[in-house]
Amino acid sequence: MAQKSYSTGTGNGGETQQRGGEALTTNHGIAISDNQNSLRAGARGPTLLEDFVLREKIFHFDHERIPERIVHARGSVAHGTFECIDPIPDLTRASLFAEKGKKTPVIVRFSTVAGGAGSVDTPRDVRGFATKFYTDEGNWDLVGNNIPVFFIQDAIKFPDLVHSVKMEADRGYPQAATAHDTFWDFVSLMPETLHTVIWAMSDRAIPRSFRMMQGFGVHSFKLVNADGEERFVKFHWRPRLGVQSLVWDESAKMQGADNDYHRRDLYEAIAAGDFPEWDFAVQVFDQELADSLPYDVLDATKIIPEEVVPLRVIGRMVLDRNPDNHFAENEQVAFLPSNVVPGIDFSDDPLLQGRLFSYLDTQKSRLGTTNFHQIPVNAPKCPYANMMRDGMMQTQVPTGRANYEPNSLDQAGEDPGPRASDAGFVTAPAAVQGDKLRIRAESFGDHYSQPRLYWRSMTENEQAHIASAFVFELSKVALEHVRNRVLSHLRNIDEDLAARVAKGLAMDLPEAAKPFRAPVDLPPSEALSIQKNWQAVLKGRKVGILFAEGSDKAAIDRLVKAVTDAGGTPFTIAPKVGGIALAGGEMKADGQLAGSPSCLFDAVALVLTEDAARKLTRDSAAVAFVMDAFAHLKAIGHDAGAQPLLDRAGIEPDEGVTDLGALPEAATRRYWAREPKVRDLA
Ligand code: HDE
Repeated sequence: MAQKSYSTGTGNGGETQQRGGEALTTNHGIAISDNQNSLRAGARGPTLLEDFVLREKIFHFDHERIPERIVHARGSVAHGTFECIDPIPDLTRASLFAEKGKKTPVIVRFSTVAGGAGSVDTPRDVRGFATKFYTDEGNWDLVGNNIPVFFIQDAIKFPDLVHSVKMEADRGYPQAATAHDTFWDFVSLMPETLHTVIWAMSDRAIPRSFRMMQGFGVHSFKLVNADGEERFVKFHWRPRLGVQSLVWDESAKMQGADNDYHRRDLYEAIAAGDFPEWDFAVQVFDQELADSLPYDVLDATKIIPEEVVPLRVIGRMVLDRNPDNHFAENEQVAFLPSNVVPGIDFSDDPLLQGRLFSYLDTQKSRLGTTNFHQIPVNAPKCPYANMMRDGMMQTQVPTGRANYEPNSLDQAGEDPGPRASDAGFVTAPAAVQGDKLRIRAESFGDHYSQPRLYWRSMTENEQAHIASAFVFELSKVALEHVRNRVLSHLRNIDEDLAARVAKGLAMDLPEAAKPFRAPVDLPPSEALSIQKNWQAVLKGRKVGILFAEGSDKAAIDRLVKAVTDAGGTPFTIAPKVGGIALAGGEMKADGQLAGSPSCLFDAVALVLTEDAARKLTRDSAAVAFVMDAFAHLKAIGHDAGAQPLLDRAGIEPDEGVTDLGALPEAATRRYWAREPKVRDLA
C-alpha cells in the first residue's frame, strides 16, 4: 500500500513538493506495485540483485545522513517575519530598515553549542541565535548567540576552544558539557575566556525557553548610509516574554525527562498560535565614543553596557511557522556571517574576520557542494544571477553562452547575462596601514574588568548560582593544578567569588594570577540581571495540574480556564491517562504522572482528595513531583485534600505555596528567596 504523503521530484530544476494520494514511484518515476516485499527466487529463496526497487531504496537510505555541524549541531528552526517599526535611513541604506511597516521574511535557528545533533536541549551552554533575513536586496545572516560576548578574541584560537569543550578526544565523553578537564584547562590558560565563562556559569546558560532568550550579534558591525557615512553598531534581540531561566538541578533533571524540551516548547507554542516575538534593537556609536571607552570595541570579549550606549528599538520579529521538514530546513540551512546587504558592513574584529571564511568553507564539507545556495531554505527570495556555473548538484539550467564577463554578446543580439551595478554592495572605504605582525593589540589586554562588572550586576541569588556553578564544574575537573589556576584568575575578578568557590571545593586560595592589564571597577549594569528585569506574566508559561481519582472536576476546570485566560498553558496530569472518575464527572489527563515530572512545568497545582493524596504518598513520582517543584522554586497551588502529600514532601509554606485561586498570579514568578531552605549554595 502506498504511503499517504511522500515527496516527488517535479523535474523542474530540483524543486520538490509534498503530495498525497498519487502513485508511489522510484526516484526515476517508475511506478511501484509492491513496497512490502523484495524480489526473490521462490517464496523463501534468496533475494535477487535485479531488484532495482529494493536497491534504490536501501542505497538512498544508506546515505540519508550528512555531517553534523562541528559546533551548534543541535538546533531548532522556525520561520517568521521581521518588521521595521522605526526606519533608520539616516544610518543605513539597507532596504529592510528603510520604511516603517516594511516586512522581511526570516528563518531563525536556535542551538546549543557543544553537543551533537542528537544531544539534549538543556545542558549548561551558550545558545546560538542565528537569523537569516531574506531581504529584497539579498540574504543577510545575523549569526549571533544568547550571550553578548565570546570566549576568544582571535579566530585562530577557535579550533582549540572547540576541541577543548567537545567530548575528550580519547574517551569520547562527556557529551554536551563544559564540566571536564580539557575545557577548564583551556580556560585557565586563556584568561580572555573569563568574561564569557562567567556568563556561561550564570543562569543565562540554562534558558527556560528559546522564546525567553536575548540574542546578540556579539561583534561590532558597521552601518553605512547612502552618503557613505559609517557608524559602529551592535545588534540585539529582546524577547517580549522577558528573559527567563531554569535552576541548575531542574535543567539536569529535564535532560532525563525530555531531551527535546526546547525544541518541543518552540514547536508547540507556534502550533498553538502563541507566536514568540522579539524586539530588534541597535546600539549605534561612532569612532569618537569607541575611542573614549576603556576597552576595545573590536574585542568580542567585551560588551558596551546599555547604560553607556542605549538601545534603540527599530524592529520586531514574530516566529509564526514551524518547519515542514527537519532535514530540509534545519539540517540544510546554512548561515554565513559574510552574508550582508548594502548598508551593513564588517568591522576589523579579528574574530569576525575569521568567521567570514569559516562559515562558507564549512558548508562545502557539510552540504557537499558549492551549490548549497540553491537548496530552497538557503536560496535568496530576490532574483540572483552571475557567471558561476556547474559544480556538484547543480540544479539550474542557465541558457546561452554568456558565462564570462565582460562580453559583447549583446552586439550580436545574444543575451549578455548579468552585469555589476551601481546599486551593488560597496565596502566602506577605510585607510589601513601597519606592519605585518602576528600580534594581539594591547587594547585587548584587560580580561578581568568586564567579568567583574557582570558579577557586580547580579542579585545576591544570581551570584550564588554563579559561584555554585563554578564549584560544580570544577568539582568535575580531576586535574588539581587546573582548578588552582582557575581560582587564581577568579581572585582578579572578585575576591569574594574566589573565596566562595575555593570553600565550595574545599581548597586553599592560590596566589592571584598576574594580569596583563590590571582590572578596573566599571559601573555595574542593571540590564544584565535576569532577576532584576523579570516580567511577571503567565504568557508562555506552563502549569502542571495533578489530579487523581475523586478530585473535584469543577476546581480543575476553573483552574484550566484561569490559566488559559491569563495566557498560560495548562497541562493535566494523573496516575492514569485514559480517564478517571472524579467528583463531578470523568476526565482524561494530558500526561501520565510517571512521564510528567514537575521539572517540565513552571508551576504546579495539586487537586486531590485526602484519600488520593494519602495513596500518592507511597508513589515516589508523586512525592518527587511536589518536592522538586518546591526545590525548583516554583509556585505550588493546592486544595485542602493535598495536605498529606505536601507533608510527605516536606513543604514549608511560603508565599509561593498558595490555594488554587491564587495560583495563576503566583505562577508568574519563581521564589528565589526560598532557595537557601532547599539548597546549600556556594
Ligand atoms: Fe560560529 N560556527 N564560529 N560563532 N556559530 C558555526 O558554521 C566559527 C562564533 C554561531 O544554526 C559553524 O555552519 C568560528 C561567534 C552560531 O547553523 C562554523 C568562530 C558566534 C552557529 C563556525 C566562531 C558564533 C555557528 C558550524 C571564531 C556568535 C550556528 C556550522 C572565529 C556571534 C549556525 C556552521 C546555525 C556555527 C565557526 C565564533 C555563532 C564551524 C571559526 C563569535 C549561532 O563554521
